[in-house]
Amino acid sequence: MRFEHGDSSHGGDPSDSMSECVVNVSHEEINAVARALRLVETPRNLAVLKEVLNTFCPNLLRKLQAFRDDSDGVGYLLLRAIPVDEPVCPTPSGLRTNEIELAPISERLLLAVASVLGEVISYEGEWEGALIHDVCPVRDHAESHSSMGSQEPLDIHTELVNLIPFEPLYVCLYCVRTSEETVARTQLLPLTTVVGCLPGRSVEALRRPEFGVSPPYSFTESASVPAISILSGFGKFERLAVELQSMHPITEGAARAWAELQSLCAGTAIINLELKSGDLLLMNNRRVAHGRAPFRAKYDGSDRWLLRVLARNSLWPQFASVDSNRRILKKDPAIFARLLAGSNTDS
Ligand SMILES: O=C(O)CCC(=O)C(=O)O
Ligand SMILES: [Fe+2]
Repeated sequence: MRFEHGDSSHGGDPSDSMSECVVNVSHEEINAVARALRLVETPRNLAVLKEVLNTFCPNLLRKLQAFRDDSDGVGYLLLRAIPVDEPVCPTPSGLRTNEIELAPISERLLLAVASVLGEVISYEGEWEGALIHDVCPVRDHAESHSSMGSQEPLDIHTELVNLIPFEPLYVCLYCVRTSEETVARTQLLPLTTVVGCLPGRSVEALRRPEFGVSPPYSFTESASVPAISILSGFGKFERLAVELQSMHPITEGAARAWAELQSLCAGTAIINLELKSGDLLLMNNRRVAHGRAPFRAKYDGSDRWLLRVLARNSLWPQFASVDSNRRILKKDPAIFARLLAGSNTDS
């Protein structure tokens, strides 16, 4: 992993707290966890995986709990030197079938870590409801601004911003493989940077619900989402909700603030992370937005490969659990509309 960042000198300069965001996990502890996880016979039983982590990795557990409880931090934590499967299979070329394990140790560790942060969840309209997502370049999507693309940037975004309040609270990215020839940078925009770098009048404009969001197409074409504010909440519980690719300002004041936010994202305030094999990046989806710079893909099994897992603070009341291990938000317009209507009850 390598960090690169700009020279911003505001109160929210990411470099101030960068060292606190990196954890070199103890080899002894994490290898003990990996050995125990290898023996688990029910690899999607999250309670069992979490228990293994609790038992063998108490120091890591404490750090994860501190990250989970730190609602006003920069919103990300990078764990380094997590064991990866050796040897590991080639980078997948598309969507995998849900139940298959491709990188057993990595996947079990990832699920265990994510389960300490919250409840692992999936969405029927995303990755066909799979709990584990392979973030790797897919030839047919090379030009898309998505996690399957490569030639175009994946613009800074809050994960599933158009599903708020049913969006994930944590996004966990575990790097299985980096391409030896090309660098793909994961980019981070902490809320502290937005509030610290933009003029007060723009920050105020971002707090007004004057930003249109695209309909949640992968869940329903029939629901439209009301305009939202990019910054909301107060103090410890302030949140950021942004998607550069698809949001649009709907007033003049919002347009000025939007232009400033766009230049912030194009400048040096953004944190660039070059994830390496064995790096696990944990993001609080309300405190930090993320994206990815373009890179060159080869589609020969050697491309960059991340595993992704999403988690929420609670499964209740929106998530329908179809069996003990799958926690899926159904792709159903009627359910979505009902949930949206009652969304003030959400946590
Ligand atoms: O490829 C990356 O570094 C980020 C991908 C991403 O935004 C995601 O999987 O949610
Ligand atoms: Fe993302």
